[in-house]
Amino acid sequence: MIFFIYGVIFYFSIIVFLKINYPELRWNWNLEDDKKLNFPKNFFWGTATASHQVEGNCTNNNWYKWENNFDDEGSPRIKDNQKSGLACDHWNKYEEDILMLKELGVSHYRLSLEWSKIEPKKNKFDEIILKHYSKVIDALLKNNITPYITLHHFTNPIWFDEIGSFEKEKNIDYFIDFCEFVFNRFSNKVSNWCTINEPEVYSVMGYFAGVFPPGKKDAQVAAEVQKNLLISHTRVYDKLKSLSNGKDSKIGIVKNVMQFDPSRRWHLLDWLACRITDIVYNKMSLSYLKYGKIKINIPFFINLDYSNKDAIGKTDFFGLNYYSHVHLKFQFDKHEFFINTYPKNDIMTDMPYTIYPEGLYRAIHRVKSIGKPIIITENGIADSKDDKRGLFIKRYIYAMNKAIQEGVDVRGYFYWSLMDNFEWAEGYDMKFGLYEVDFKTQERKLRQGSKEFINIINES
Ligand code: GCO
Repeated sequence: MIFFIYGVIFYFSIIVFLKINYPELRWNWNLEDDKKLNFPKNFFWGTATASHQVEGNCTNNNWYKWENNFDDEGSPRIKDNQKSGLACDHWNKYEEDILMLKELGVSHYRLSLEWSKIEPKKNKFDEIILKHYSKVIDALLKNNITPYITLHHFTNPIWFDEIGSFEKEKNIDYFIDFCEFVFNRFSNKVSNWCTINEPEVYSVMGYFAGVFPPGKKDAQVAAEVQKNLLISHTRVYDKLKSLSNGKDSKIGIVKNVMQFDPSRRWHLLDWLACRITDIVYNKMSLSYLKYGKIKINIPFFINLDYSNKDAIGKTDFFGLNYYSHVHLKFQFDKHEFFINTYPKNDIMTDMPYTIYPEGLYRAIHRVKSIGKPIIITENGIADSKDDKRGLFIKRYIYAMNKAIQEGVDVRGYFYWSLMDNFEWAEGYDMKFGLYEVDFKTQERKLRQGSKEFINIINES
């Protein structure tokens, strides 16, 4: 009996410790909503897109293959068998789209270069495509819009996929060659470069959840792919810094941060599920950038021990993508040891995310420990009815501003996304755009809720 009582006391002491040290921050919005925003003088505003999601005619990459692929049961990989196809035809309509940036009043635009178009075959670079990107960059600069270029945003050329892409560390060389080539071409006009977009999303979705290409489900491989993407980041950083214009360029990684909070705060196994998920999703990259170390040992699951002191601090900024947090509930099922749950009182968006601005504030405070300027490289809401977008924008920007007022060095904010686009496995159903796109006519229309963004920009 006495052991039982000690056991109970011990259990609850741990729970109390966790509850105090890892609070799930919640603000009383009645008190916060009317507070004033206050931005530093050089703070900048922008919007973000990625090539495969907006350009159209991306027919030579892993996603194109995936969109035309079926799983073992014969179901399409993308919801309702949608294809990216012509997407927003941003390829041809970029000038019109730049006018939308002007209408919003933003000064920055984050876009990605489509590797599979630029280098359709190994070591063969397409001059016509390069000329196109050169024109896009010139048009942005002419309109006083500063480009932030992402070098890798989920898509690989098919030839790179066929040799095993980032599953093999030696393949990183090919990616470095591509980065060197485009940097040499454009670094006289572009000074801001994002290396890899969301290594954790690429690896977890593609190699663990199996819902992004190549659709594998192997935790160990997923962890190794993530490690290789982190190594790629450091190697791209070193390479570009060694080239002319390198020292004057800002080169940074982009990482998605998501909190995993326990569904039942009294349940130790929910805490454990959160801890494990956080290690793979967040801690791995943060520890790599901060200490040059990746050490994960989750029995029967992942075993990784990598260290490279040279990686420490190698990023000129930390690109933070933030959307929401999730609640995890442990279950006894070795294939799926937790499920996601959503707090009843939270406002749900069209994606399986709730509106949780406090999470952006928490994420900023977490990543400041890397010791680099932070840029919010993505933040946005899928909201087809457009009845929550205004609130989302107001509250998330408020949360970011609160961290800034407390002294955290956040330099800029990119809204995801300029316009509705191809949302990967969800196809075109998720409406993240400040502009609504009619995919039949390619007409763009400013959404009502986006005016909140314009107002904030005007007043900042
Ligand atoms: C990602 C990407 C974007 C998404 C956006 C909305 O996070 O998956 O960077 O391409 O479209 O995050 O989900």
